[in-house]
Amino acid sequence: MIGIQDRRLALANVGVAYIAFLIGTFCGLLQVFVRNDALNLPSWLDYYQILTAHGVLLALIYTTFFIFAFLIAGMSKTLGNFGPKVKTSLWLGFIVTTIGTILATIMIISGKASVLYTFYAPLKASGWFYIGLALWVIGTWISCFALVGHYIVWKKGHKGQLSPLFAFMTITTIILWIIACLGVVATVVFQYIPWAFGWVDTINVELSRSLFWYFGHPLVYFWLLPAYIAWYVVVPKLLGTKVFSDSLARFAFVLFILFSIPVGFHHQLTEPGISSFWKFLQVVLTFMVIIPSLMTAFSMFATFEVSGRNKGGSGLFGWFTKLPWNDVRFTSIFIAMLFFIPGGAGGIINASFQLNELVHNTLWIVGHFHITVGAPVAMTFMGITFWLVPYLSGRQLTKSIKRLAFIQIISWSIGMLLMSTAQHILGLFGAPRRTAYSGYNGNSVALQWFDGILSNHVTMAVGGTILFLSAMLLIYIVANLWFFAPKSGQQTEMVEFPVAESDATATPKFLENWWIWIGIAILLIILAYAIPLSDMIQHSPTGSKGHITW
Ligand code: HAS
Repeated sequence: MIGIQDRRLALANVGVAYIAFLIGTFCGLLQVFVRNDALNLPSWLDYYQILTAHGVLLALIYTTFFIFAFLIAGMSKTLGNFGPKVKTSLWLGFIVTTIGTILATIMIISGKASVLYTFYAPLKASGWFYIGLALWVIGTWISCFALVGHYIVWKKGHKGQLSPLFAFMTITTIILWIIACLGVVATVVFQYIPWAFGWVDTINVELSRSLFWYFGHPLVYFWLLPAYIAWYVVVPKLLGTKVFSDSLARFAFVLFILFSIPVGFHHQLTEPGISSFWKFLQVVLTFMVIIPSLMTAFSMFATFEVSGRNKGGSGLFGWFTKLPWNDVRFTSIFIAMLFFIPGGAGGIINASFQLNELVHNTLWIVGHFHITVGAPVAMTFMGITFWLVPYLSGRQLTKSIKRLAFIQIISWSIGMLLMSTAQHILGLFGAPRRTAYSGYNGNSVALQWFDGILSNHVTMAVGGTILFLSAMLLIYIVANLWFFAPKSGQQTEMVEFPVAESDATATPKFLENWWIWIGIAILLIILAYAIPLSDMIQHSPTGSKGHITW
């Protein structure tokens, strides 16, 4: 069991995560009704304001705080309790990240930052919104360095040993995050803040977007990797087996450091100002970053089969029936994995140059990110929540809460399936993303977006409503497991933090030589970005004044 103070730290992060989740999902509910023309917002509330709140609070805030809760608890569990310096730094990181979050949220709520979570220039928010974002990043960095400090102390005490798999994967995630954030820090500090406060008149739009996507794509792996940590480390324990291959797991994570950053142009394939050669190069690298996910899929299938066969499953698929289907901690993560099969395939479609022409800026992309971050990542976080919160609060995961948890994940899956399928099909029919309701003057193409069963804004709204109800159930479960469920006492077993055994005897030591991977990552980044970014700076157009369109 980890120390009480470490548990408090992790719980504080869980708390902010679920407050953001509560507000963010409510904004999502409003959105699906506005898009369907079933709701008119009051004059003081704007569609783009709730869309920004939805994206920022769910994609940036819920994920980040939950990730830190999980990583903090896992690092304390696998490397031992934090020393005083690490603890103080983690609290400082938490406080700075929270202040940044509150500042950015206030700006959104007061209608001064309806710029969506991608905050594309020349849309211009209040300068305080960007200060909030900068503080948010700085706060996460403080927490990252604190966790790295904890890891270094452990390494010094265990010379020549590979770190436990959980810690290795945490450090990989942190390295990826720190390198990725350099892009957003550069654009926010040197471009957005001076421009938003009026110290300069114009902004180089293409440069700001490119620096954003330098950060924006690895951001999605910052969400995904903690989910993968649970897949590799937690799932085998729930199945009563060990990690399938320690070296495969570590190598897959290392590949994310190499290939997740120099690929941001695949979000900008339709944009002028970047020559097709650089787009092509980054598309090739995008196809490289698919490999560690395919390795993960292979590893998961192998884990399932090994565990099922150990339990007596025979024949080609007999092992499948032996999986612990009545354990909600497993079932939620299994469904998460299922969602990632079409989610990942959609990603491959998006990255394919010509197909991107068809789907870019349509609801297809919205469908894509709901079945990547909204299901595989979010449902893995839900699966973690069911044991992490009672583990931290010292309470029990009672039978009645387990039943509610099943209802919650099943309803989330149904809502997500309806909403994202409708979004994918609507996108193929050309329905745009980032727009409120519009009848498009009764244009016949637009009219079909409100017709038919699956290709329908009504289906989207029904899915969205089910998701909202499911989200409220989750909030109830979190509150119960934190404050109201019976305490684990002497008679009742403590809820466990499941960490599977991982046999590292055959794992090559160089996998933990971080400088090799950081070095190669930097080389790839220079290869993919140095010339196009310097082109954007040298041949900078006159730049754009800010626009406030809301
Ligand atoms: Fe993406 C846009 C390409 C993965 C999130 N993506 C987005 C946006 C978001 C997002 C938020 O190339 C919108 C950004 C915006 O606002 O504009 N994406 C990819 C590719 C991958 C990918 C190639 N995306 C993700 C993940 C995300 C995420 C992960 C969040 C967590 N994405 C794109 C592109 C765009 C894009 C373009 C820009 C589009 C545009 O034009 O705007 C790959 O990483 C995917 C690889 C994954 C796989 C799947 C492996 C499957 C596994 C599950 C195995 C299942 C098991 C269970 C074991 C190949 C690991 C099965 C058991 C049984 C028994 C059946």
